[in-house]
Amino acid sequence: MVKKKRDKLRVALGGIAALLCSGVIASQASAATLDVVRERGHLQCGVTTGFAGFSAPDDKGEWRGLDIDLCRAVAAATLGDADKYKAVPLNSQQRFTALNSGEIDVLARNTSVTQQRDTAVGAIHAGINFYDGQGFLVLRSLGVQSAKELDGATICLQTGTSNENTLADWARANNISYKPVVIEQFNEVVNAFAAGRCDVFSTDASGLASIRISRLQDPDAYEVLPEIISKEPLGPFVRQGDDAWLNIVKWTLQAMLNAEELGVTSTNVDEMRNSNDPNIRRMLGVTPGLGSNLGLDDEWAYRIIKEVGNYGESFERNVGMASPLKIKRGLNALWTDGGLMYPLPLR
Ligand SMILES: N[C@@H](CCC(=O)N[C@@H](CS)C(=O)NCC(=O)O)C(=O)O
Repeated sequence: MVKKKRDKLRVALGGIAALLCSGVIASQASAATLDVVRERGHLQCGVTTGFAGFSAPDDKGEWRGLDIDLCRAVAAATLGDADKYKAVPLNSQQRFTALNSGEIDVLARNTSVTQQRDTAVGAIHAGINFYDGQGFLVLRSLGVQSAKELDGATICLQTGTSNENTLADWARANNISYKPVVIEQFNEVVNAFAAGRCDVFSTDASGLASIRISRLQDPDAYEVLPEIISKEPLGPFVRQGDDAWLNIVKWTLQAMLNAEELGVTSTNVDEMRNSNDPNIRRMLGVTPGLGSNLGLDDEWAYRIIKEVGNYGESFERNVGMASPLKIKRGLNALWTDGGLMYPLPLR
């Protein structure tokens, strides 16, 4: 009896050792991400803890936003169904650890691309889905017209954001002194600002628009100052070392941008399959080839557009003039409309 148990234990331990040696449980993060996602049956998508317009649960608990649309688009491309994703809420500090550990497959969360992040933290960006810049939110009653008047102000920031260093650089360059109040949890930093513990909230302008509309009781009592002190190109990140997965996320975003440029929407995509335009035919898989380049089937982009929509549709629905945030396309317009969105050729 005892021997039998001991044998069983030996077999089990042997199995674990074999798994460790083969690396199967040593690091899920080192396996091919597409295989891991297919095996699991859903995409683990790292998002914010709740940032209206970009990634936040609605009244019914359904996650919505521009970044959520990217999660959905990757799920549609890889798993054939935009709903096959799980939003993994992460605060600013947690995001890269979650990516490196394999807890998430993609980070789709208002994350600024910087040289440091693209090299030294094990992450790499897969494109830009929102061009932004850092700004300041203040109470109107403070009577401040310009950021240059902020000398001596108390400024709320969130831990783990690029905003901390950017503000420090700007203040040094402009000879402005300020007192930072740096808090790790998003809710707490917003509450501190709303309670008047700081004069100013500083983060990406999109974030300020979101906080103002969705987190403050009287949005009209606040204003965003005119100065934008940095470039904050926001985009999805993946782990370094899996080029095939990087390509999938990169070209998912590019498919949404190309669809807008080519006039293909979630409502006309079926009839667009009959288009004579070779670019549209390739994108929708009528002319095959692009899917297999990514290790996917040829309807990958068709499903993204059908289930999620093109970039312009996603922008308008979540953060644009049809949304509570009312953000203008500005830098995020297509290059043909004076913006920076320049879809890479799908050929
Ligand atoms: N783009 C900046 C800031 C992004 C960021 O994390 N902003 C905060 C706003 S204060 C946020 O999204 N917090 C939401 C959360 O932690 O759930 C970065 O990449 O560091």
